[in-house]
Amino acid sequence: MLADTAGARVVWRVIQERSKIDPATVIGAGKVREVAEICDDRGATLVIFDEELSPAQVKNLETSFRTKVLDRSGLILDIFARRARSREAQTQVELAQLEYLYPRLTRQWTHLSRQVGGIGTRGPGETQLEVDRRLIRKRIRVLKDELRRIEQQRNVRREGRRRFRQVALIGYTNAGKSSLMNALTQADVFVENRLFATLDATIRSLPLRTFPRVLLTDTVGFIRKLPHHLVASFRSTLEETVQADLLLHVVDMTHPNFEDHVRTTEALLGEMGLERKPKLLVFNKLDALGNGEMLQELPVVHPGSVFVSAKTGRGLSELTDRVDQLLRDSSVEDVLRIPAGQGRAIDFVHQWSDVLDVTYEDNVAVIRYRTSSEGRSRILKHLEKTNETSHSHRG
Ligand SMILES: Nc1nc2c(ncn2[C@@H]2O[C@H](COP(=O)(O)OP(=O)(O)OP(=O)(O)O)[C@@H](O)[C@H]2O)c(=O)[nH]1
Ligand SMILES: [Mg+2]
Repeated sequence: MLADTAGARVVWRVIQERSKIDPATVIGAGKVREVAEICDDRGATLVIFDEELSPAQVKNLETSFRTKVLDRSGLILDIFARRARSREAQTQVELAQLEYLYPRLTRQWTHLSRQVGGIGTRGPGETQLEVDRRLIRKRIRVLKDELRRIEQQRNVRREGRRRFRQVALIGYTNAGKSSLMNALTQADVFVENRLFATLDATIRSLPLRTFPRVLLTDTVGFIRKLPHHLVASFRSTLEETVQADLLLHVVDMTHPNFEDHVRTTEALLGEMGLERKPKLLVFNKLDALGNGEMLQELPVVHPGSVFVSAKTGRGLSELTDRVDQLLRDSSVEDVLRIPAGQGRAIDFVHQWSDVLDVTYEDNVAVIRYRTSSEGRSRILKHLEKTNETSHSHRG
């Protein structure tokens, strides 16, 4: 799928099981010869490894195969580079590419450096290499500055969204997150049966029974062995996920390895410190499920999960009901008494919560409201500052 997404046509596939990798070539010497022959026979112009390779390993393999060699990280970076549309995504990808390239530059330039340099002098190639490295370091600094700027603007917008309940679609790439986003909110997010169709976060409002203003976020998908440069670069995009009250973990249950996908996604969530966030497992592509047995087993293995088809709409109303319920479970209801003259404070409560009802006793507004724990602490802090309120707690 990665190769196809990057536009490569796969002509052959080789697997080797080894208890220990060969430090020089990853695969064994016999396998190296076998692959070299296959490349000749098939006219292959590229060999892709499903592992991260060191610069030296790439060099050795390219010499033996007489083709270009790309590792999994390089391939994923390539795809991201093709997919990046927004200024932010392009900046993030370029940064990740340069950080990936930097340690590999030596290899690319050594064949150009002529052996003219003696002791104490420098060959022209080496000088060229240093110039290039310096240029790359400079570019990396520029890109990092630019990302910081973009991130500041993003933080302002993100802060403005905090008053809404937020739900994020997450999961393995190609699980159908964007399709679900489109089905639930009539958004028009790009969908494709290839990997990493989505790089930028999209946010749409999802009206629910109890919550008229929930924000639903669709963002970049996860994958096994995601290059760490990309994880670092895309952290700010994934921040939308960090802020969410609830994560909808979307799974393509028709994929033969979907259980692996679930584990990979959970591991990556763990790395982001999100393992304790409220989550709902959403098994998607119900319409394409051939095997009816799975529908008996999955609810037992994963209790509380929901089954949907973004394509046909089946199960979507049950999904939104569950989301509504889970958001209600994580809400707090409380009662506040605020002197009727304090219009500003009363406005603040309206902004940061759903006000359920307001009654007046003498000159005091008695406000019953429901909000997230974040909203509640904001409100209480605000009122503390105003400091003229008596507030009774109802849990
Ligand atoms: N049969 C079927 N196909 C679906 C369903 N939902 C999504 N798909 C297909 O699955 C593929 C991936 O869908 P996307 O919505 O792009 O998946 P995604 O999770 O957003 O993928 P990335 O953005 O690449 O991470 C597309 O070809 C969709 O048409 C479904 O319910 N049933
Ligand atoms: Mg998508």
